[in-house]
Amino acid sequence: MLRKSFLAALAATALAVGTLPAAAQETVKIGIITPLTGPFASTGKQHETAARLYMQQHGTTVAGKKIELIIRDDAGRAENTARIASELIQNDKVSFIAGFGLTPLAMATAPIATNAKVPMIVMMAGTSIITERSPYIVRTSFTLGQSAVIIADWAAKNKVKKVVTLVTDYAPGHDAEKSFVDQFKSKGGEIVESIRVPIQNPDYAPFLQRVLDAKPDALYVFVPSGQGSILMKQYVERGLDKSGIRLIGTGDITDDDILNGFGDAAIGVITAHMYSTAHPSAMNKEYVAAFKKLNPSLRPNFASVGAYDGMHLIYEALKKTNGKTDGDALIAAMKGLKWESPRGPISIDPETRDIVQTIYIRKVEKKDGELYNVEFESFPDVKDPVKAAKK
Ligand code: VNL
Repeated sequence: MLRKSFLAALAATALAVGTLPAAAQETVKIGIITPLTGPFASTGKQHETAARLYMQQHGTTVAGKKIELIIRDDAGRAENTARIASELIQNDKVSFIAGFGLTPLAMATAPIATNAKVPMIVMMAGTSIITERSPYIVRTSFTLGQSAVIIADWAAKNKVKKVVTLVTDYAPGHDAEKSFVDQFKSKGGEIVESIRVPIQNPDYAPFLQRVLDAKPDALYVFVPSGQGSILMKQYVERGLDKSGIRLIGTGDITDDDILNGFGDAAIGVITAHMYSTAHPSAMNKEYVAAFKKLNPSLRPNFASVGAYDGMHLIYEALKKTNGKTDGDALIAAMKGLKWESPRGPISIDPETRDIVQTIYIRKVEKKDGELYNVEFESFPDVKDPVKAAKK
């Protein structure tokens, strides 16, 4: 058996040497499109660092092909994302497009992936519907519903009776609101008010005053990664930290990238999410150390693992296709893959191409002078609840 495959390999090598010049190792290109400038630049920096780290650790040859990474900045604007995706596919001949820091960027690009039959790996955007927009989309980030349902259950079980919800007014915010509200009400909770705040230049102060006046047991929040700082600043300025109203949310609000800047007012905030810098596995400790070594100005957040695992997905799919870059073969290879991520065990649902993962409940605590999301309860194998409800 061994001998046979050795001979086969030898024959293949002879063939390759016979037909190709020695230096012409075929290249497979991966195009990452992510916001490296503008208000969501932290996501792009996390994506870039994590993808480079993955390649540093796992090499640049997969199934005999040389892997080349191209990283392009879309500044968080959907018209840029779609144009860059077309350029990468037509001019650079990339075999994968990846990244997608915000839902509208992924939505604008989905038809391009479908037309070109190029796998599109969503490393951040979290609205449920995205994976239904193209059979070539696979997601390695999360959906908002995954965390929203878990924190709603936690609230209902922990003496939270009345909640005001506050979300950013775009698709993932609407998912985060609906999944929380439906689940919390089904467990007997009451929603006092649901507030939506614009994504551009958000000013939370007037809304926070309304929360103070409504006196709920808790304020439930979703804001996209990077925007939590403004909210926390205004939260403290309005005295909500001393009001007795608990702050809960999906983990986007206590983003590890900016959490340290929140100050002690953030201590005790409870969120549900799929990744924490403080996740206590050996793999994550190694990941955090290597990440900080590569980019000392950043602490890896949940965007980073979306990119790190997206690269793993691409590498493993290429191994399964023996380096073949046919889009349909790659997508088939990705379905059902399972592996250990720095966040914990994850897999790709073969039916939906969406991620299945553990969701953790976490509390902000101070350790050695730094703020962390410390996990204290976990729920394994969580699928996107929005898609599950449609079946
Ligand atoms: C999205 C969802 C973006 C969650 C986020 O940060 C986030 C999105 C930029 O789907 O647009 O934390």
